[in-house]
Amino acid sequence: MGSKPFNVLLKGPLLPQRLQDNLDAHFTTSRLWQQEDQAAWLVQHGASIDALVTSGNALMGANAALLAQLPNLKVICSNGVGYDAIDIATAEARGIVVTNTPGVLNSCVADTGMALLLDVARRISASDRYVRAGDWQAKGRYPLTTKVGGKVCGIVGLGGIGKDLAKRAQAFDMDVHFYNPRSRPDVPYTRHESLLSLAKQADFLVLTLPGGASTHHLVNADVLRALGPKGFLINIARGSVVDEQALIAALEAGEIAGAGLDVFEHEPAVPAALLQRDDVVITPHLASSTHETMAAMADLVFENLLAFSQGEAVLTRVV
Ligand code: 8YV
Repeated sequence: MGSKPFNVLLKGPLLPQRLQDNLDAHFTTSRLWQQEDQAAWLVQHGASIDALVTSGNALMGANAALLAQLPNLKVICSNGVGYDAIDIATAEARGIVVTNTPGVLNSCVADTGMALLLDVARRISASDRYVRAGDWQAKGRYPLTTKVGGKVCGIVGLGGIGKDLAKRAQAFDMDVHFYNPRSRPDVPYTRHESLLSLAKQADFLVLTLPGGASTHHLVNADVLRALGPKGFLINIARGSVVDEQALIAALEAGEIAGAGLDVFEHEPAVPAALLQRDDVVITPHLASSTHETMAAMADLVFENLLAFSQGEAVLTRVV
């Protein structure tokens, strides 16, 4: 290890270059993914690591096996708001501080949710393919699509992202309803006591809740049936929140009208059954991936680690 006092392990190549450059400039850094034999490297150097920088992406995170290899770890700084890929219970038990990046990504994630909603309702991607395939000339007018204005936008999980989504839905003349375990007296939207009740009422069910064990497969066959044959599912949360097989079955049976999906159960794998459908819009977990938001997230990760390394309070602490 080098001479700078704080040893930082970078988990994977998905970390923004701007963050990697900042970390290199201020700390002694190691890149786990660049080690030829990661297990051997961890055995040799794991005990010297003070900080782990990772992301909320399922391929990154920080699981129990990795944490066990870092016995003197003091802080985990994650590039993302969701921390379901991090073993929070172990971190808490060992007194390891965990930080994430809430707030700075809300507007871009909400934009993506609205884009998926508009796209699947108005068939923007599907009709783009129609034109490119020469079908406009060969087959004539594209089939009619679904109006968004006046419809119920049902938001599941009304945190920062959900609230930004609600503002956008209102701007599109939608009626906003929501389901959130805690009441939200600060918002003017209609609250439902259960997810089933919201799904029944919603024309578009938009998922903005956290992933993890407590929300695993929350959207199941019953919820999809409640959403109904004119209802659309939009997922900008985590793939784990939706029972993907139940979603495919519901689409194939015409039990729901379509889906806009940025996240999947086994990323980067997307089931072939979804890829073939024009009533499904698919993006590759890109909701926060703009130059501006990734820079803001990268800086927040760095500021958290810098504060911790200087003995100051971190800015956005999970535990
Ligand atoms: C990813 C996200 O973490 O913030 C989250 O929870 O899902 C995303 O922002 C981001 O793409 C970093 O890889």
